[in-house]
Amino acid sequence: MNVSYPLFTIAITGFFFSAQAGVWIRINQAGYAPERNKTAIVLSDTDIAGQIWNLKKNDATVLSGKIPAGKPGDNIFAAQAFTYTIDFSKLKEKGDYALEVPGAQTQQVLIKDDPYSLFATQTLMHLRAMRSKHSGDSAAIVHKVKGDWRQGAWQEGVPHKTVDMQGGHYDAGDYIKFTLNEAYLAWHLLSAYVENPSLFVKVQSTSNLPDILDEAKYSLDYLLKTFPDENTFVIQVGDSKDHEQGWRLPEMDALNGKRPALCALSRVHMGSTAAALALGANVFKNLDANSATKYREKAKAIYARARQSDTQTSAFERNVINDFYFDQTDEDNMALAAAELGDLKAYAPPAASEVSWSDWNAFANYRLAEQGDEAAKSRLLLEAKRYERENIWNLPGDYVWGSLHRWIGMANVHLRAQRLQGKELSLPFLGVLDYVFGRNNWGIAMLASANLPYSIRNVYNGIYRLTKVFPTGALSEGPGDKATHLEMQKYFTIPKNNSFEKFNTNAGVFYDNADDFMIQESTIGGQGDLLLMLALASAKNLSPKADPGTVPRRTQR
Ligand SMILES: [Ca+2]
Repeated sequence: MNVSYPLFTIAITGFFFSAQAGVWIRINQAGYAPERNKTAIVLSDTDIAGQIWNLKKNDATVLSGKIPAGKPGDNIFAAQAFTYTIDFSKLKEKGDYALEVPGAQTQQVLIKDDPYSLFATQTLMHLRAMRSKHSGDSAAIVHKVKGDWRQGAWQEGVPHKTVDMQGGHYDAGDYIKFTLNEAYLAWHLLSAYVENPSLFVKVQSTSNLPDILDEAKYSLDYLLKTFPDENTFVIQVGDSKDHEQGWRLPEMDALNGKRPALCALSRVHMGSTAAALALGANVFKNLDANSATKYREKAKAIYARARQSDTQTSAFERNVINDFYFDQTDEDNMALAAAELGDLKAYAPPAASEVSWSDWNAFANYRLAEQGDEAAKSRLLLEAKRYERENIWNLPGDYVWGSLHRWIGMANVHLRAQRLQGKELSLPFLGVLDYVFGRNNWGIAMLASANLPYSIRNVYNGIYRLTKVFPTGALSEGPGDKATHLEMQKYFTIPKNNSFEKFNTNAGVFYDNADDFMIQESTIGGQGDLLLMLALASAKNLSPKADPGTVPRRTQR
């Protein structure tokens, strides 16, 4: 008995281990353009170095190799004990392939000229679904700062006054409209179009414009309303009361007609809005001269007003959720406005180490660098360098709340910085691009699409929840940092025996859960980031067909 007991234990442990041990292939499900660097990541519980991988077409091997020496998992970027990179860049022939690795489920690998136009269309479909349906915003009630603006308190203006703020997009899973985020979206839509007009088709647009410009125009026409007179600038429509309501469709919202317009002469918001409108004027110059003139005049007026001494750095609503969107720095936002309006020497934003709704430094430095400002170029290159990190996915930053949106922003900055130096390849860019489409710990594409073999199905959003429509084109926030996610866990339930759990690390966690607003709440800023990424990632001579892809009704949640 004394002898057999430990043996029995070892036998059981061994059995348990082999039953649990696994090998998983992680690839970009949307596909790879022929000339780019192409890799898959393999995660494994046991050491499989030296085993043979095969890339097959119609059951015939076209490329094979040995699994190279791996890197030990660090439980930060990978939960499994062993990680490997399979490089099949050599294969440039277009086609539909199968990647086989012993012990792993075989994965389809697509090599094609245009992997992304369909997903750009779908990303825009989600934005269209986020267009505001609050008719009562045509008379939003003017609210002014109460006391010191740094306290974030507001009160109704005296005398009672309303402004027409109909239009715009809901920021995320709630129905608040943030001017900063709307400007971020508009600037990204316009930048994506300028980078690569050939990527974008007309599927949902009811105007003559392709979907992306139809959406940009809708956004710009809202931004035109933010500055109705010399002393009024609207930074937000709707407030924290929005979060006190239960799930409801916008059309059924008890707050419709009662929503406030928070007004302040905030340089953060005025700079951002002027930047978006000024870029809009340039893009629409030859498409819609009347609108272009309006955008330019309004951009100039907002910028000039923002530079007067009675304005304030920023403005925000103090609230457990809404002050998440407090941008404390105005120089980056004002610099981008200056760059878009050609006032080149007005501002010099420092290099940052973050790209987000509040960190526009890289956008401004890039636009200044494009116009010959060498100092701005140096600052941009310094920032881009910070996004070169050592990890298996080439991720440029840490896990935070909204990781994926930040990473896409950083990746875009890195690629644009590379291009200013005449270089194309950017590992942080390709790493994040592939991560979006499933080359990540969980092997799941972070964009909801029935045209990807395995994508997210759930987002935190009342409209999809109540209409039971599949959230086509909505982008996940990506994995959250584990510590914050644990703090937030009181607000939602994680399904038991979750298949994602074994891929979660000590630092980052992911769940495809419609109640999880830390991971699955799409934002308009994130949609904008992704559209710019897809434009940067794609060939410039495409002619995609007008295709919405597969848009299923939801069968389960
Ligand atoms: Ca800022």
